[in-house]
Amino acid sequence: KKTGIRTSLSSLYEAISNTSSPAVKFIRTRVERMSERWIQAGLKMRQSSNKTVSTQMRVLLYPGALAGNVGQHFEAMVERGGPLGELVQWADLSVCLTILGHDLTFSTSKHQLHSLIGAAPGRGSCPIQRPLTFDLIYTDYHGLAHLQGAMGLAFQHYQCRFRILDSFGTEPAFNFPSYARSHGFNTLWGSWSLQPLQYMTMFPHTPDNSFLGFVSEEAVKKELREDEFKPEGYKKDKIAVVYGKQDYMWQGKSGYVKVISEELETHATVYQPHPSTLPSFIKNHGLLTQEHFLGLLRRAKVFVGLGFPYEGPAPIEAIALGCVFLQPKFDPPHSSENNDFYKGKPTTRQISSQHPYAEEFIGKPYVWTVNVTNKTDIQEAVKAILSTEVKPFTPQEFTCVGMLERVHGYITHQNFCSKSVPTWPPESALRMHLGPLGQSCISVCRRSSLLCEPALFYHLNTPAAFTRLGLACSSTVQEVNHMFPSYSPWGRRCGLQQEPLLFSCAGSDSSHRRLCPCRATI
Ligand code: U2F
Repeated sequence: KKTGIRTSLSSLYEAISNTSSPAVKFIRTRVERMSERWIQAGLKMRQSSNKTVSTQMRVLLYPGALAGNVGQHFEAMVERGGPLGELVQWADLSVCLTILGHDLTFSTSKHQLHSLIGAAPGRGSCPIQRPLTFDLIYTDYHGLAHLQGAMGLAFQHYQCRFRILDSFGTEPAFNFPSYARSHGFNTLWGSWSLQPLQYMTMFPHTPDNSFLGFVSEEAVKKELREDEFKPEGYKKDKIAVVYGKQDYMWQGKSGYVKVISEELETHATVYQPHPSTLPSFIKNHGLLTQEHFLGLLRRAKVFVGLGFPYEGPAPIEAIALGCVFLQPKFDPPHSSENNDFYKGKPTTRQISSQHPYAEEFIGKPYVWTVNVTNKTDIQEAVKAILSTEVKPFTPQEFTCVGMLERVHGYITHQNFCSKSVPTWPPESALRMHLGPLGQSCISVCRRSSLLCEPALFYHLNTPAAFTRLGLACSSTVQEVNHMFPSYSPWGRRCGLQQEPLLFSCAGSDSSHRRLCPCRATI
């Protein structure tokens, strides 16, 4: 069945009608608040492109973090300062798919999951597997385990239809079980043998995964009311808002916050069931609804990162509302090797600040990354921020149109059930680069203002690719190695990849020069 852009969200409201769950209530409130802007963006997309008609997908959304025991804990924390970033993403994904015309089922119940996709009771202990009625299932790491329990043997057969919302990302070396076990990449979360592009991240962390993202608040307003929108109209008070919804995030940061409060009236939105442990000069509002939180950011000049939470949506919203984001630099960087939060996460990423995306892709004058143990550095940053006028800014990828285009692209072109070599992006997009020793393809491509594209690895995993790069191989091996294809100058050894699941943009070592499939960023 063919489908096109929808201009009503009524089918989505029916799908997310369970308002006894605080998490679903958060999702619903966000959808309602942003609905008009999404609809306008859909109309804009329909006008500007003739490619918005597509095959209608039957989609199941199953946020596993909201189901079962884990779900009870998550739900209990929604109104007490627990993580909301994942809910922001589930809300935006469900609107996006609805606007694109797909047919959605939303569930946060393990029990319901069984009736939706489970095997039917058969004779004795032999259940009968029914054909899966969904073309796509969006879930998360928790949900994967639930799906496995419900589907039994059919799990493997249908796993090419899964999409995993995975905030921090999963690198290929962690995803392939035997390799992960024998090479020290075994973690709590990885080893599901999915195609790495089936993992969808909150920020463009590693191009080995698909960047799903979310929509930043004010950007959508801008799209809706182009004529009325006046960045100068944002009246900024001399106030700072501290990013930290729970007490523990403030530990050891009082010196840093004090320096800021000497220049700016300092506000917070900390959930506080007990008498306050916050410094007396802080104006705490308690945890706010998202609408009121954004209202506070609209008035603020600076949004102050304390170091945690890592890589959340709030700094992007703050910058979109005209704030400057001031955040701690991490030296040495935080990673799964030295940090409890990242320990066990299937990534080797080195986190150089609270929000590396904001640091690297947005930067000054919107983002200041400082050594917060050095009082002078903080003072100088605050002084510079106060003397600079900064306009609201939203990267295109965090607008409604940006997200609609991206998700439409994925749905139309990503087919992990096909056994043939991927044809999207086309081979003509390939820009082949040979990296220096010790550099991953992520950085090799980025240095040329390009992006590593794992779907193009197939085209350079051939002896001819080495010849084209002017490399004369004295020997060529084929190996299961996430650095391959690559070239080792010692003995002029050329290495081809034997296991397609291990094609990896991430990964570097001092003895390999990697062959990198780069492409332009759009
Ligand atoms: C991130 O999760 P968080 O939920 O802690 O991320 P934040 O950036 O703090 O904010 C999420 C949303 O909460 C909203 C705000 C953001 O859109 O508008 N909000 C609110 O409604 N009321 C308030 O008083 C303050 C904020 C990340 F997203 C997760 O993936 C991680 O698990 C977590 C830990 O690193 O960090």
